[in-house]
Amino acid sequence: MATTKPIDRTCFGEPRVDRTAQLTSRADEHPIAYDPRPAPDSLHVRAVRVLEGNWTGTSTVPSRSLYPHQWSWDSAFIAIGLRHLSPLRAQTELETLLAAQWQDGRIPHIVFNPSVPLDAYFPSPDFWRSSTAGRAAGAPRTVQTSGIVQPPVHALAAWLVHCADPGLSRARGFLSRVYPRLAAWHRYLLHRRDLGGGGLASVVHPWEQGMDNSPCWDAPLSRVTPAPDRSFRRADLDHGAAEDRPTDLDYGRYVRLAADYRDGGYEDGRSEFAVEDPAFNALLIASEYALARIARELGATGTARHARAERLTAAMVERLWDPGSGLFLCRDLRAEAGPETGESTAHSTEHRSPTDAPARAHARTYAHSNGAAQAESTAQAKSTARAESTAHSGEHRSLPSLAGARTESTAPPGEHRSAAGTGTPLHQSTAPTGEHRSPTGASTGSPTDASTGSPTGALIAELSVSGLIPLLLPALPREVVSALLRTARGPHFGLGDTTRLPPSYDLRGEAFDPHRYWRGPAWFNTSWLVESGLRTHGEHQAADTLRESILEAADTSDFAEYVDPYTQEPCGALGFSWTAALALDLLHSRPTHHVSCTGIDTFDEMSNEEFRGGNPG
Ligand code: 9WN
Repeated sequence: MATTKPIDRTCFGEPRVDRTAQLTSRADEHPIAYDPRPAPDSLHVRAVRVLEGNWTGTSTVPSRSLYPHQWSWDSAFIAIGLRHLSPLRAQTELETLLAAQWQDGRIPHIVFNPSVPLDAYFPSPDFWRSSTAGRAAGAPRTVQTSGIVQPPVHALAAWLVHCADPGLSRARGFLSRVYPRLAAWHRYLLHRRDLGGGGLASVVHPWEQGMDNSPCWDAPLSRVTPAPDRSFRRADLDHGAAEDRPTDLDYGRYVRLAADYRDGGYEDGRSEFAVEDPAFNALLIASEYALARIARELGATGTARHARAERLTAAMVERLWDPGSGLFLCRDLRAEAGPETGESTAHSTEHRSPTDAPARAHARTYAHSNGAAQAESTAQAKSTARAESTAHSGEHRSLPSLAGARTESTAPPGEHRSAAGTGTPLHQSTAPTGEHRSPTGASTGSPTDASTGSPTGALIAELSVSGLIPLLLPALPREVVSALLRTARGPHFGLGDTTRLPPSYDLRGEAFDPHRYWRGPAWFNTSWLVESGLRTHGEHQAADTLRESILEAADTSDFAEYVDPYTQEPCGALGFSWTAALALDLLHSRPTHHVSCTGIDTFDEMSNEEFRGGNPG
């Protein structure tokens, strides 16, 4: 069983670090100082060893074997854990990543270490060719990077790192150095990546969302012609079991999408793959709250950012919430509009099994689940009857799993109904009639399909842990929170019942596989985010239980990359950095303190009044 002794906290609600010990210890003797000093074989010490072993001098690799460079969202999670050991090292982790930012604001998903052989990881720097192919987008000249991005956890991490040692942070000017870069990063996502026109950011590659091989991508990926097998060599199979990793067909499609993006100079807006994802956008919103706090620490008010975070939350509910399944779903922006109602439809008939078997199911794109809620919240609302109309093509799905979600719900009748069913939109649109205002505040022109008033594209009918991660957000409508909690505990995720950590994908989904990458196993970062989300909404007992389960799984799996959701058998790489870092973060959190790891809830409670109606920050 994991040791979970809590550590004292600062007035920020962040763990207190022994600065004197840190400043006086000699780097070579005591690279890391903490208080109190734990037992030599404790979970704490072993987690520290993992982070020490994966530290390169300026950043931390996710895994020495499988991922020998710096990854973007990994570094953010790693910094959140490192801050408890060495706030300076945590700052360095983030600043190394930010130094590779492109001039258009994007933070690349990989920063390559030039001393690592080219064949150690694929796609390598000679595939991405950032300094040449990325020149127009402002890729840095001195460091090689990939050209795609990963979820924006960085501002949240920067704020938490600052809170670990505000004195050191202020003395080093940490926040004033990172703030403009983080602001540019959010600008890039909110403007260049608002491909659906409704204010949310889109991902243009499955690797951008971070859950690479999720069944959510099966339908949109099926439209992509794979790169020929012989045109690339996978390095991941040198380290991981083929049956746990994505298939060759998936890889062919990943390579094709990345190569096309590169060959188009990394210009946004043309990708064959464009998806609005709930976790990606929830993390963007959580980070926008964090940027508001950073702005405030730097002397501005932060009100504009705080208000934007709330507008983005409303946009996410409008575009991605599916009352029928009680979960946020992904929106496939490239799904075609149907001929009869003008509603969006999927246009692929291929669905791949994890073994690349030929098509065996209809494409899983789900156009109508929350059509009514959307229609009612747009200026050109159609009648409820029409919005509720059923799919008009055999490609649509009212999948058994989704239907099951309805009948298996323990919700009181009516509570589980869509906004259309109750006649009340979950979020009243604040846009003046006839004009859709983007949650970023900008008028977006054409956020919806002009002929129907519905958001472009179609929801993807796959239940992923991504859809639970918006629990992080304090401004969610209460009925959405209740439904999310029921879904987490229900048969599709089984949290606290058949599973102890939330599985990455629907336990009842056709594509479920307890070991294959992002198609069922439980990951530690998503579990940490759900834990924080539970605390945000006052579910402290459930959060405490999940916290214990995360710590125990980290302990018994030797800090595995991910685990079987039923047995907790370790899978993927061992000694994985974010597993160690987030375990450390939970070790340092005091369960009874009722503060989420992200602190967003306390932020909101403390500052709601101040943030309303002030000047833009
Ligand atoms: C591609 C590094 C990364 C994580 C991702 C995870 C995996 C890479 C891969 O490893 O992705 O970026 O080669 O599969 O899916 O979330 O950031 O740990």
